[in-house]
Amino acid sequence: MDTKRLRMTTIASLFVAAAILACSLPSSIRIGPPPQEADTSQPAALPQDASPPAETAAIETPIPPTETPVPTLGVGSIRENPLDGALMVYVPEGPFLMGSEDGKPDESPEREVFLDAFWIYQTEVTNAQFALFVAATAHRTSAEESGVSRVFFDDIRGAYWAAPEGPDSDLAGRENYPVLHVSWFDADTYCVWAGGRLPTEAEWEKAARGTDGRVFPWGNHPGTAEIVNFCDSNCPAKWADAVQNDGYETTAPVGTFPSGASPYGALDMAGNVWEWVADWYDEAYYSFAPLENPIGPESGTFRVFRGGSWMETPAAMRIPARARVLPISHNTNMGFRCVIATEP
Ligand SMILES: [Ca+2]
Ligand SMILES: [Ca+2]
Repeated sequence: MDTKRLRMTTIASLFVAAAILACSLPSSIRIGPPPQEADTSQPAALPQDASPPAETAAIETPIPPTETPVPTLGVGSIRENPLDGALMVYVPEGPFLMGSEDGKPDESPEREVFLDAFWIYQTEVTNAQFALFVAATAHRTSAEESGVSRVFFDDIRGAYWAAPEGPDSDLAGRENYPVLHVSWFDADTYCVWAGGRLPTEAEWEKAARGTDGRVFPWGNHPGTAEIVNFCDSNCPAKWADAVQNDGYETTAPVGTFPSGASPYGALDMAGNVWEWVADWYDEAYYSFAPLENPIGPESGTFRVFRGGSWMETPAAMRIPARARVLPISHNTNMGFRCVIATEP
């Protein structure tokens, strides 16, 4: 046996001996807080066995420390919300260009806005996820309370999230489609249940367009049938595009168009369904809003919703565009997604 091997064998023996010794030690000298420490009414003097004898410290030395790797968060990081199974994409802290000088007056002025990091749902909230929420909370939606909801262009009695076209309809085969007939109040309540909140208008816009001021999630050209669900040749509206076919008359399953992803990997930020955001609407808000983590006006009449739906033309899905409606509104072209803030 050469010297090196002999040394290795000796060290291995020491480990075994140390392990045996550790197991045979009385519990009073095991490492860990003594039970008295939990009682703050005890005098400050340490109990006798709080200081481990030198022998114990020597036994501890050869044990290599086990380090828990800390994942680095950045663009492309993704995790699941255990409460509803939703996947969330990470939007790192930092500035982005918000607003536009090329749209309606309420998008101006374009400003550099700084946001803290956050997680945003990769897709719109689905029927399956909303069903979990209702099962857990017995939440009754605004549409159920009012007994009527807008289906395409008509108000239909008995239409609500689980019967999207009225009493004779159901969700069979549409579990992974965006939930419909949800008011701002329904959306807000859901996101709080899911451990988060609705995105602010600023968070939604950054998640959709990144930092460089692009007009659509994928760049500066309006979408095509390969990357977005819009009012294509299948669409029942009179402004439907007669040429392009995206495959969907109304909504599509969430995440159907991965090549239309935003710079952070968020899907369907343009198209499929409009999305509620947290903010009240104020046409002049950008002229006085804070440049760090703006949360919208303190009060208002309308809430903002964003991104266009299966009922809009691709050009109408400009990400800086701000739409507004009464928060009690619900219909077949509006949904939402949630944000989970990172630790404070
Ligand atoms: Ca379509
Ligand atoms: Ca959308």
